[in-house]
Amino acid sequence: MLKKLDSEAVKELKIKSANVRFKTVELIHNAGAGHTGGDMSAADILIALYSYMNVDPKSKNSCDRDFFIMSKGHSAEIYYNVLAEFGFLDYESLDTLGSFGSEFGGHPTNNIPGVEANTGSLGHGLGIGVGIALGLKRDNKTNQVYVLTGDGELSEGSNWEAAMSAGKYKLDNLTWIIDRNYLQISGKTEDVMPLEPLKMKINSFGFEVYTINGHKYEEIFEVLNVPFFRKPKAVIAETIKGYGIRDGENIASWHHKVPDKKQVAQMEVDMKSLIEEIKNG
Ligand SMILES: Cc1ncc(C[n+]2csc(CCOP(=O)(O)OP(=O)(O)O)c2C)c(N)n1
Ligand SMILES: [Mg+2]
Repeated sequence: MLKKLDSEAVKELKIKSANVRFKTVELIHNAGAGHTGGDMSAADILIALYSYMNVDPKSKNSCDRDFFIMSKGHSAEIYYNVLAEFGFLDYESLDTLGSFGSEFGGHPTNNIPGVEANTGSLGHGLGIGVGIALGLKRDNKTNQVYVLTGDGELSEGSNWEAAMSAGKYKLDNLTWIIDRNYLQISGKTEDVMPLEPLKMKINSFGFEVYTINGHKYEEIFEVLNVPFFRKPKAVIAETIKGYGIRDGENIASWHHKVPDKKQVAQMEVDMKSLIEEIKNG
């Protein structure tokens, strides 16, 4: 449970991110399938959350744990890698991803240690989070609930029903983070189904809304530490789809593109030089 960051902690998190993102690209290459673009955009948000939340692989079912719902379940590969990085899974077990009989499917299921809900059919995670948060409040519990959705995912009307309920019940134990990479499966969110003015929309549903850079650990921690104002919190985390992949940033076709051998090798070189840069920076 890391709550405050100094410059050394930021460096450590950035190095973790570079390693986890590379492992994820390698995993997708070996499995022959995956959602590379949205994996990369969510990496820093997930690493920040797992550093911050009250979750522990040794007591993963503790009644006092915080709850995290990975609503954008197609980004399973980064989620699995983050769970491995934080001790919920063995890295080696992920090698079965994509093979017949593997417990690691293309979307996460709650038989996997640390996974709270089955997701991947978009638009359900926020409703699940609202239900958990409401139950916790009714039991006078102080656990926190965090939900990560995509931005294209917000085309699903069920998100807005969940948001209405969160506002109605003033769920000041619920933090909804939106991976705002401005792309969905087939193109720009603003072309497929416009979301703007997103902040105003979510605010009108009864949330306190913040916009941050979803790749800056200082900003993610700062917003997580902001107290609730007797209402739920929403965080529009602006990110880059395909973050860190040379020629793969902000390109819709990288949504589920499988990197080839050359691209994986290039990412390894880039990741190593990035880590050197962070260490010397
Ligand atoms: C209900 C439902 N409809 C369609 C899909 C197919 N699908 C998978 S990912 C995706 C786009 C999601 O875009 P976004 O939420 O922006 O994800 P990200 O950019 O973070 O990858 C779609 C339409 C799905 N998984 N579930
Ligand atoms: Mg998106």
